[in-house]
Amino acid sequence: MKFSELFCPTLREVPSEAETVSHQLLLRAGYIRKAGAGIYSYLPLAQRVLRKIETIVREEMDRAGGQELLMPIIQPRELWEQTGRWDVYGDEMFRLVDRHQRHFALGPTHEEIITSLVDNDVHSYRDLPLLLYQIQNKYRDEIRPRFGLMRGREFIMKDLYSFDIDEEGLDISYRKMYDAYHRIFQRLKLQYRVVEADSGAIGGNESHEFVVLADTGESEIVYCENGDYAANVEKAACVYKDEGNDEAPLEMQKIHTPGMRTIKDLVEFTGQPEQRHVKTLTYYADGELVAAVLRGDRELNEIKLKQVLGCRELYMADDAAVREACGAGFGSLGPVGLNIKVYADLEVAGMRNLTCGANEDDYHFINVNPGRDFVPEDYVDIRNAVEGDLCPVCGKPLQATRGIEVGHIFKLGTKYSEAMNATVLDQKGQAVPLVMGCYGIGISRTMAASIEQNHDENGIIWPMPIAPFQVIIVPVNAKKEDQMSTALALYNQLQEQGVEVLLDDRDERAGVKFKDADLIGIPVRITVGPKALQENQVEVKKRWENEIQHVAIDQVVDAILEIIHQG
Ligand code: 9G3
Repeated sequence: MKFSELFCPTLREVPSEAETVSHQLLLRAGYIRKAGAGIYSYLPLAQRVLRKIETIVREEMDRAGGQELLMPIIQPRELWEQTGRWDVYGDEMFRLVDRHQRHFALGPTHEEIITSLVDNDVHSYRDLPLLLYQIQNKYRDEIRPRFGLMRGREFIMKDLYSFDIDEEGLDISYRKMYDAYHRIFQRLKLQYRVVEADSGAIGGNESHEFVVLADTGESEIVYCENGDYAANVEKAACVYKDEGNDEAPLEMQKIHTPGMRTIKDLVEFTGQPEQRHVKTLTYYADGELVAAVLRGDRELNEIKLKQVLGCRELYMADDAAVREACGAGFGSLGPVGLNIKVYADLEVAGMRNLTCGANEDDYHFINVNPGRDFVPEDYVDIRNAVEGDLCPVCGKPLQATRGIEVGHIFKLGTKYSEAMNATVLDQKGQAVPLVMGCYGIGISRTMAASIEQNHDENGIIWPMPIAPFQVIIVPVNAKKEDQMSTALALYNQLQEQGVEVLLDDRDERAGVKFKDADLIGIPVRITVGPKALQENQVEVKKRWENEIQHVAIDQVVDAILEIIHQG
């Protein structure tokens, strides 16, 4: 491809709305353009990268026994009603109505469609296992589309669904996908971690996330240096070790705290750090009002709370209901004398002389001691993990880091097949529900995540396997006959060897061409200049190194092939 013919509109200025490196570079380097909030066109360079990522994903899905198909983006409402999910996903679903007033969703995911498809056409255990996948646009009306391709409203996903006759079959399918995902992210040259994740929301009982390490990522994970445990902070089990708190319990007192509603207010007012306060949050659990109590500096984990309570529905109580039931508003609640069930986080048991609301507006208690001043229903694990928490496996302090979720695999079990009555006949001739798994990779997000990991101040540095072009040839002066003919000869020779080459034939200053080559991130640059040509040489530079190599013209093709094979 000649640069002069390439549609690659680079920008000098970074649009101010781009907050992350990948968003900035994708715009600046002419890879994407915004069509609307969270909706982007992929320009030719981006499309080439996406194709390469998709090819790697396809190869590994096929190798693991997957078969590619393509399902509709437009999905009938009736299928989503069978699983009850038409109502669960309110505004996040793009909905449309046809001329006959029939309702549809733009597919946010395809569990419903594929379960119905397999149910209709698969009848026997002999037809299983079945691993079906597609690579396709998905639609989710995010409240805050952000970070360019990282959280778009239209994005490309690979989604695979496994169908087995029983749990043992599912375990095997899951393992195949788990291994395939490792191969994929290794081939993509990403630095990533696999973490245990929660499958709560979608249903099912085992789940792993593949997280690309990046400070800008939205996923927070904890891991043990030993390598024996890694989980996202929502899933991670918080173990509490009772180390014995020998602080002497003081006499509980009620204090006047006018207008103090938040832990921050109280920290300032009492001079006591957050860790000596507890907060009391109220929820409706299947209609019953309950209180969750945890240390002032902790985050409640609603998924854990839901599991602990064993309830189907959990939502936050409103101020009016709480006031009526408890006699005080949100900012003045506490576990002492509270007339609803109290569930305290594990570590609350070890706190002494803590501060909490007095269940009376504008009053708090100080020197409250669990066990003496209140006894909860139970002490339970209901908070998010943080750095320094103890590894549930070996007891060492956990490390925390951030990342971008690029893959997620779930064991679904029979949640969808039961809801949709999707059964097959087993060995005994009995109809049993299909046992399912689902496995996603965010293709467009993976492109962005790769840039977050592979860039410098001059632009993108693509890993060889997903670079839009492997090599760029830059004649220093395109008007000089000898430079251009050497460049063209190399261009042809490399193409004959199957190398993807960009020839910068533009009549621009060398500096401009180097800047663009760096910005768009081509891994190898060959510079054809006057000095080197006198000695029958060209310059070879790797995008990720500073040194320039001088290579004899008749050895360049081999040298380039060598670099490509290494990468
Ligand atoms: C929806 C909407 C948003 C959603 C979903 C449904 C997330 C939804 C979870 C998944 C799970 C797996 C297949 C590939 C692997 C991941 N957001 N999820 O189900 F209607 Cl609006 O998508 N799906």
